[in-house]
Amino acid sequence: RHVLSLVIPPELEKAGPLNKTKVAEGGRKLRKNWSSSWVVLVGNSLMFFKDPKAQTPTSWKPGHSKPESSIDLRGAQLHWVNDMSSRKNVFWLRTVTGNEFLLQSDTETVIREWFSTLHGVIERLERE
Ligand code: I3P
Repeated sequence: RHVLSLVIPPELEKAGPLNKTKVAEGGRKLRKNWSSSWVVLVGNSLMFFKDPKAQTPTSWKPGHSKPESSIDLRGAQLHWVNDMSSRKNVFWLRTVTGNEFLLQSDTETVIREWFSTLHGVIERLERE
């Protein structure tokens, strides 16, 4: 995390580990495949990196690594869900392009902070 703060410009809003699965692409339902991800929120973009815990020390170079995927939060929708997973602490996120994700943490405070931060960003983008 301290390394990220050196290489990501000041508009970094939040970064940390979350569990993630994509559940639809372009509106078409996908089979779930949960994985741990290092999630970085900068400006309008939510970026997913390979979880640094799953990396060897030398393979994790945030300054050089590209996100595995990145989503534009403009026009995105966000909801808490209880019926889309057997996991607890899950929210659903859909982009304007119809890509849908579930994000989850075993730690309730962690997932609540992410929900609140993303909700704030999405609302701010609606007002722009
Ligand atoms: C899925 C896998 C997922 C599970 C999903 C299963 O099976 O166990 O972890 O989602 O449940 O279908 P498979 O590995 O065979 O694809 P959760 O962990 O979020 O419950 P679902 O079908 O109820 O979505």
